[in-house]
This record gives sequence, structure tokens and C-alpha cells, in this order.
Amino acid sequence: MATTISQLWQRYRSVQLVYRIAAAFVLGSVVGLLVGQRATVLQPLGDLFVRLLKMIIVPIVVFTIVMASRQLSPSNLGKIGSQVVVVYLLTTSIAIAVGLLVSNFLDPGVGLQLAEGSVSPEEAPPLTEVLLGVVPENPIGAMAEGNILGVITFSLVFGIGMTAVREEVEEGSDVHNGIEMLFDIIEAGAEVMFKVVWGVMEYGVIGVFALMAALFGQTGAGAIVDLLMLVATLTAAVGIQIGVVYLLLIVTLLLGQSPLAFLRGCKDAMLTALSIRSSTGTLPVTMSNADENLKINEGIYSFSLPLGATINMDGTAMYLGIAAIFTANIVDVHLTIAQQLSILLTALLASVGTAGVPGASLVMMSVVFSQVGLPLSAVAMIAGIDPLLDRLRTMNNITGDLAVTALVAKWNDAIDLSSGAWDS
Ligand code: DAS
Repeated sequence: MATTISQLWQRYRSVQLVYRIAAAFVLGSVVGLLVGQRATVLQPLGDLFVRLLKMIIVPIVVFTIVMASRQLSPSNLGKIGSQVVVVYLLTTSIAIAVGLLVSNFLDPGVGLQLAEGSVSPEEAPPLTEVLLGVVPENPIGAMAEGNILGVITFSLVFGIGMTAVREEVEEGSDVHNGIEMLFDIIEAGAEVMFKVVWGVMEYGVIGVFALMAALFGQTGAGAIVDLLMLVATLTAAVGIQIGVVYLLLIVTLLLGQSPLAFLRGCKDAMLTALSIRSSTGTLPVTMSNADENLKINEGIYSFSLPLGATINMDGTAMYLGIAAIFTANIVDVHLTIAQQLSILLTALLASVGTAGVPGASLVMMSVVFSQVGLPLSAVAMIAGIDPLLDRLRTMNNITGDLAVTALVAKWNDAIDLSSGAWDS
């Protein structure tokens, strides 16, 4: 009998671990502020945690996406897949518009002066290259380079190919048995990876403590105060996106459910995302919340959540727009509406290509900045507090993944809205 992803969950996840990581986040911050620069000696312990997270991303994505294909036949994957992708792109576009509107209203960065000698913008890859990058030229190369989007695309295509061939050949034939055996092997691989993920998360308690102590030890309270407006702008935009788009529009109006019940159902994943700032690293918890609390059918979430953890990054996309306005303000450049629209499109595509790992936006920010001619040196300045901002973005990212997954599940009668977190 095929093991389901949710059965893997029962065996390996530990909820109180999430709260230990959150406690490490607070304690590390306090220690960093008290100890100051000397706390940066802990940085390697934090870097080790980030490396461990990056180590597990490719195998987790490959095993879970191919395994998910076992539940979905090519026919309904087409229907469900297109619903998921269209709604993902819609919520991301709205998120960027929200970010730009809030930035134009709060004007973060006005009054700050960027140090002279800004770097001239490097040549930005053309938008078509960002789009074509979704298809890997070499799947093994994509895995080696950590091109997560390319890994997802190949895993999806391979998994759908396996289910398509299995449907075409005669049951009991060598090919049919071979494909079932390959699925079993991949399930065993997923089982091992789930065990490894929770081992990495156990270390995460130390890793998060070290990362936060080093961050606040380095920047101290002064630097943070200087950039508080950027944090306030992102916080306001995330609040609007979660409150209006997910809770009011999707959960209340389209699902007809209580927003509090939805938040209760997602709290583990939201807390984990806030703590480890990695959508892909949070994936095991996101899937568990979808399964156990939101009662979404595995055939939907085990496809939409790994995909969402990489291509649906509403918080990231909105942040790319906000950071562009912030940088324009600190170099005293006025962005025209046309330039802001080009930021919207670039941020949309850049967020699709952003991996769900800590600090991923920083890389894509240079794509957006150079697209509109903004100095890349600002990226280094914002990087100082990115670990703080990244948590808000990542929490928004996974909340959007769960809201859209619940909506698509309802459209396909694949969610039980009378039990779990909904029934309270
Ligand atoms: N940390 C990324 C994520 O995991 C988001 C970002 O960097 O913007 O979703």
C-alpha cells in the first residue's frame, strides 16, 4: 500500500520543536543586543543551519513532487494545475500592487542618504530569459546549481510522465510493475528525507539562536531604527495582503469560513516560516497543516504546496517593489508609473524564479533594481536587516500558498470544511 505524505508526517514531525525555534529566535536577539559585536562569533553556527536547509531542498522537492504525481492522473493534474498556477499568479500581482501603493503612501527611505559611490546598475537579464529559465536545459545541472524552479519543472514533467505511461500500459506488465517499483523507491526516499528534515530542524534551535544573536550583535538597535520605516512599510503591506486578500477575499467571501479558523489551522507553518525564513524548509510543516488542520486532500496540497513554495511568493514579490521604492527614495530618484509597472512585471517574474530559501530575495533584488536602473549598493545596505524582513515575507508566502490551496481544493471538492480547524 503506497505510503501517503501525511502518514510520513505522523512519524517524523514534532510541533513543540516549532516553539523551541521561536524561543531561540527571541533569546538569540536579546543575547545579541546585550553582548554586541562579540556575538558574531556565533555566526558559523547559524551559517551551518542555512547550509543544512539548502542541502535538503533539492531532494525534498524531487521526492515530494514525483511522489505527489502518484495521486494525480494527468487529466485532473491539467485542470487542477492550471487553477493553482492562475490563482497563484493573480495573488502575486495583487501583492506587488499592494506593496507599491503602500510604499507610495508611506515613502520609506525619504531622508536617509545612501553612501556616495553607488554602483552603476549591471546589465539585467532580459525578462524572456527569466521566463525561459523555468525550463532547465539540464535537469542534473539544475539540481547541482540549486535552480529550484528547474528542479520543480523536471520533477513535475517526470512524475506526470510516470503516471501517464502507467495509465497506458497493461496492468501487471513489466513496464507497469517497474513504474510502481520506482514510485515505491521514491516514497522510500521521501521517508528518509522527512527523517533528515526533522533532524535539521532539531539543529535549527541552535542555528536560529546563533543567527539572531549575530544579526543583532552586528547591527545593534541603532541601525535597525534607521530602517524601521522599511520594516513598517513591509509590515503594513503584508498585513493588507493577509488581512484583505487571503482572510477577507479568499477565506470569508470565497470559502465562506471564519478567518480565525484559517489562522488557527496555519499557525504552525506561519510560526516556522517566521523562525526559519524558508518556504521550502517550512514545506513539511505547511503540508502537515494543510492535511491535519485544514483537511485538504493530499492530491491537491502535495502538488500545490511544493510548487507554491517556489513559484508563489507574494511576500517576496511585494518586497521587491517596496525595496525598489525605498532605494529610489534614498538616492532621490522619482520612479514614473511606467517604471513602477515595469517593477511589477519584473518582481512577478523574479519572485517566480526565487527559491524558497533564506535571503533569496536579495539575489532577485538586483534583477529588479537593474531593470529600472537603481544602484545595487542599496542591496548591501538592506541586507543588514534582511533576516528580519525575510521572516515577514516568508510568512506571507506560505500563508498565500495555503489560502490558494484551500480555495482550489474547494473548487474540486477536495477539502472537508466541517472538521479540523474549520470546525470550531
Ligand atoms: N526566504 C524566502 C522564502 O523562503 C523569501 C524571500 O527571501 O523573500 O520564501
